Amino acid sequence: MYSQGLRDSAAGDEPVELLAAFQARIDKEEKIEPRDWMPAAYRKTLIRQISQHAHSEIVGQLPEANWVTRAPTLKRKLILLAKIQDEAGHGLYLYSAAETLGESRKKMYDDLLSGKAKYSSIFNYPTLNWADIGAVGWLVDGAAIMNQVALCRTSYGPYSRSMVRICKEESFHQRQGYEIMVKMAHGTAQQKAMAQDAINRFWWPALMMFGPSDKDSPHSSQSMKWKIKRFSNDDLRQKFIDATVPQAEYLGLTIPDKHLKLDDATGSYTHGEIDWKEFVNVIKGNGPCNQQRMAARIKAHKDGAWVREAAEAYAKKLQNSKDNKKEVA
Ligand code: BYC
Repeated sequence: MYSQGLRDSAAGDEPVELLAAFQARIDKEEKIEPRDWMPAAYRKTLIRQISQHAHSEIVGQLPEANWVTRAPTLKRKLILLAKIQDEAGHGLYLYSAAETLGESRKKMYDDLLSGKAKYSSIFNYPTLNWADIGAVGWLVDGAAIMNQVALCRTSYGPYSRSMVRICKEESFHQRQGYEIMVKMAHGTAQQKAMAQDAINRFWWPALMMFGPSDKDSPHSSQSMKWKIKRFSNDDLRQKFIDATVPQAEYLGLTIPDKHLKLDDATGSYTHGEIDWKEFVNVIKGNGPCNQQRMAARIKAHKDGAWVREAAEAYAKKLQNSKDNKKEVA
């Protein structure tokens, strides 16, 4: 735990002057740092969002890991391994950022493993073939970057700083995914059909990553006021669509939305209705892979128990030897 002496009052019991001064700092684009006073609800929102984000990075390794042993070449395997390793690193930066708010890592893991905490809906879809690894990089990491570049300017210092590094790595991830899609879409007819099948399955779930539409997003308005979120869910989704459609055109692939249409007046694409019933169903735990993902995380946590015990024993040993040295001195 990095944070000591956390400075906030109980929710609802917060002096109006402190609340006003806090909002004034946000409005001036000052970063809020761990030891600064903050409203309890600001802290709670950040812990929720950052820990869910961390869980998404960790669970997000699973659909990719499915293809490590079957990557088509050694080079592809090395690239995929490096990407999966990056996701683990992102999870660690984010858990550390959430710890600065006073949440313990154990509590965050427990909430994930008990099913209390959410992780991104997208990771409950399967990666059925190699083209899916391309689609995940291109669409899933592409959607992630669109959301995360905005988070580099989020108001909480440790979160915004972790996002800067994460975005650099995500940009490599997106490009490696697109490069796989270019190879496949411009390859044999069978490869092109696989690439089209992957975009057919990943397009709509990628749009759902941005969260419910603004009118159904309970947290957005307060999070925007606190500049935790810099753009609304719908605005980011629209930016993603506008950036991605021309990329699909270059690939010669079709976006599976018959209502997609360029509006010449705005330069933006209008699109069909998202199936929000599917989204709600997936975040409730009933997506195609929810059970499999949770089972994998629970097993990994159990299998890793000896590593945590060994690390704790080693830390204790180091502390004892430091204490002994102090006594001798
Ligand atoms: N999936 O009021 P809203 C990655 C939940 S990692 C599941 O709009 P908010 C990658 C939301 O949590 C990608 N749940 O909420 C990793 C809330 O539930 P609770 C992850 C979702 O927080 C490895 C409820 O719906 N990125 O890209 O204002 C390999 C109402 O929503 C989803 C982040 O986490 C969803 N898609 O806005 C490859 C970015 N959407 O908590 C790639 C950081 C919404 O009330 N997070 N919910 O129970 C954010 O920017 C925001 O939290 C969100 C949601 C835009 C996601």
